[in-house]
Amino acid sequence: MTQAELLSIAQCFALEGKVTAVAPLGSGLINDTFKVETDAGRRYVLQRINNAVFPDVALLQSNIAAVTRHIRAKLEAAGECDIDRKVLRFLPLRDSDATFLLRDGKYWRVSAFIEDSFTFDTVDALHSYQAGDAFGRFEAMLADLPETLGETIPDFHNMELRARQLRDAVAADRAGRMALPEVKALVEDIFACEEEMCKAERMHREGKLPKRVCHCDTKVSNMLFDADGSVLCVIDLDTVMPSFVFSDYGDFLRTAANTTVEDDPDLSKVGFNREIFEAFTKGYIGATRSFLTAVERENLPYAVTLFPYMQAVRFLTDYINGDTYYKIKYPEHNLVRTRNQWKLFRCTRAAVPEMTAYLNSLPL
Ligand code: GN1
Ligand code: MG
Repeated sequence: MTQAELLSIAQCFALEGKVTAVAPLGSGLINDTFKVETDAGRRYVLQRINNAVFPDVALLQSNIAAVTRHIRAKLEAAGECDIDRKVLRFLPLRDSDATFLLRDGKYWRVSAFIEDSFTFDTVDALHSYQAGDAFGRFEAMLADLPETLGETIPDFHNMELRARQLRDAVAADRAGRMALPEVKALVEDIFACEEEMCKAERMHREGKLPKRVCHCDTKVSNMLFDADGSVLCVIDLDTVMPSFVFSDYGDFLRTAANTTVEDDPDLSKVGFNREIFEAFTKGYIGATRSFLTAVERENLPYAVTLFPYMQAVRFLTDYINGDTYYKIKYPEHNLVRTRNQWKLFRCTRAAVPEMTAYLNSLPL
């Protein structure tokens, strides 16, 4: 994609001024993201939506519109200041109300850039507490969303489906990678825990576990922080959909409580940080007390184990399929990510008794 093409795409949206520069931004594994500047001194985020991952872009954008409208109204009603930095704002096209552009088979959208915000790949205990509080409030704000959201990726966090996808990948062995003893061993280890890890789906079928509107991609790098360390907002709303609260709680701790990044090849650096867990949990429990059920609460330690497990399954599935889903930087990248998440899974599992004890020590 040339700079001129990117400029002309950005210029189709109702932004202020004339686009002067477009440069790559961020580290997402799915969409392509760029920062756009205009001669009116405004900055925007241009994204190419990965249409192979999100087949129904119109549904996706209408989910996001419903969610951002609802949050904006809640913030206004609460008398919040600086609202444009606390919720994303997507721009329509110059010549229509649509918030995405289809050009040459590719989908594009533009949102206002949130100035003076920071993203991190790791967090300290204070940030973690603030994130727990912010996610709890995010879920609470969306609890009375009038629209029913569609699933932008059907069964996105359904562990039974993810296990089935791994089973299919193993059977097809499209890239010949099942010949590697390490891959075979990982697959066996994963399936040995399958029943235990598919517990959420069973509880849901038994009517014990509700679905609520969740963000479903709460990794640390999808949050914007203000200069004082408080959380401004969550970004990357593509996967906001009905799910178990485990999604937001567990996926945040998957990245935040890992003592290193999700693709660190040095496994001695992978570990579970209890301090981060406790801080996040304290913030989250405080903000969700009004709606969290006893079953949801008592299964939060399970949620902490579920997300590294599910991510290991997803990375390994992609590796076995020949790297068709996640962006990779080198051929073994998905295998390295799998090893990392598998180690993290084992660390979280060992920490379940302590996590449970900590949760029980918090006021009901
Ligand atoms: C993807 O969009 P991005 O890069 O924030 C993925 C998440 C994974 C994450 C792993 C739509 O998130 O589910 O947890 O990578 N998003 C999708 O880093 O599959
Ligand atoms: Mg994402």
